[in-house]
Amino acid sequence: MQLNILTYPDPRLKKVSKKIEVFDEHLHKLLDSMNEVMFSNNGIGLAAIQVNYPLNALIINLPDENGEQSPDNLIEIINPIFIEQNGETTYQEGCLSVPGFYEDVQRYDTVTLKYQDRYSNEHTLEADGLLSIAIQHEIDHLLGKLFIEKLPYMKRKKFEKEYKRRLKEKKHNL
Ligand code: Y12
Ligand code: CO
Repeated sequence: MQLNILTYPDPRLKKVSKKIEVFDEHLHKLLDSMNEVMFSNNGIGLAAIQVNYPLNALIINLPDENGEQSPDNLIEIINPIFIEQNGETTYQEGCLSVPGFYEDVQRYDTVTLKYQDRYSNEHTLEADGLLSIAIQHEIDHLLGKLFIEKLPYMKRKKFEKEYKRRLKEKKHNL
């Protein structure tokens, strides 16, 4: 399955994703292809909406202590629901749909969620650190939200100006 990553300001990124009801071969192919496109673009997290599938599915593959990504560390999360969110933390986030831009974002420090895996089995996950941040970032995608929408007013304005300038420059160089 050939997937392309949607980038800001593509309006399709604003769609609210739908609950997955059917856990079939098509879903498995989508998750496998998401993993390929995430890995080949040096990503550590990707939501289905970012490849134009507005479905409640996301994948996360955090690097280990050597900075390597391993298939063993891949987490596939379907139909997540937060059941607890605590504390506060700030991390400099990036997103494959907002290439080349990183900014501090404030989020909950720890989260607990319920979700299903690709076979519809139910799980509960307590997350902290980078995993907690990645989960919150990706679940925002399912709600049609990008991390830039969490920036304070002046930082958002600065982002818009700089991003537009880079898009123009890119178009000019084509
Ligand atoms: C912490 C914060 C945010 C997340 C969400 C997942 N984010 C990513 O996977 C972002 C990856 C990314 C990769 C890029 O490409 C390269 O570095 C080659 C990139 O593009 C540029 O910097 C040009 C932007 C973002 C998880 C955990
Ligand atoms: Co993102």
